[in-house]
Amino acid sequence: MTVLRVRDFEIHQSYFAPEAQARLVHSLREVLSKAPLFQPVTPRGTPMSVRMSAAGDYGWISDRKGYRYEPAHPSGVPWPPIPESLIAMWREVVPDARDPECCLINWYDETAKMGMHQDRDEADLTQPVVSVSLGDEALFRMGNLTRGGKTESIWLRSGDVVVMDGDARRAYHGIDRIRPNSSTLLPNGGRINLTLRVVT
Ligand SMILES: O=C(O)CCC(=O)C(=O)O
Ligand SMILES: [Mn+2]
Repeated sequence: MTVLRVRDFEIHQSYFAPEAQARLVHSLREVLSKAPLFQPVTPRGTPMSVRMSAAGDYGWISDRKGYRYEPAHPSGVPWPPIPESLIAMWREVVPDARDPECCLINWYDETAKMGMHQDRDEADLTQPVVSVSLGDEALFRMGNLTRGGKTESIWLRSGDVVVMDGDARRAYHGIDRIRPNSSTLLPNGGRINLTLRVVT
C-alpha cells in the first residue's frame, strides 16, 4: 500500500487487497438485495448517469424535491447496515472522526461520470468523507474550494481509498470517465464507488 497526497486529498493506493475487495463486493450484494440501485434525477429532472443506493442510518437522495439525506430507501425499507470491513477501514484511516452514518453506493457503467461538485449536504463539515473504489479504474479530478481554477487528476484503481479531510473536505471533485474493462473484480464490468460520511 502507498499513501499519496495530492493537495489535501490522501490517496491510499491498494488499501484493500484483491481478496478483501471480493469480500466487500459480496457484502455489497447483500446490501443491494435489500436496497436496490436506483437512478436519481437532479432537482431539474435530469437523470444522473450513476445509479445509487446506500447503507447506514442515512442515504443521500436526489429527486425533484432536491438533494437530502433520508433514513430509508425510496421503496420505504430502511437502509441496511454499513458492512463491518468499511467501519474498520474508516476507524483506521480517520481515527479522530465520529463513526460514519452513511455509506453512499454509486454504480458507474462505462459511460457514467460525475460532474465537479462539493459534498456539503452533511451538517458537520469538519468530519471527513472517505471513498472506496472497486472495479474499473476512474479518472478522479481534484479542484479548489471554489468552482473553477486549476485541477489535478489521478486514476483511481480497485481497492484505493481516498480520504477527504481538511481543505479536501470542501474541495470540488468529480469523475471524468471510467476506463472500461480495466478490472476483473465485477463480472459485468463497471465501477462501484463507496463514500462513507458523517451526516448529522
Ligand atoms: O466516484 C467517486 O470516486 C467520487 C464520488 C463522489 O464524489 C460522491 O459520491 O460524492
Ligand atoms: Mn463527492
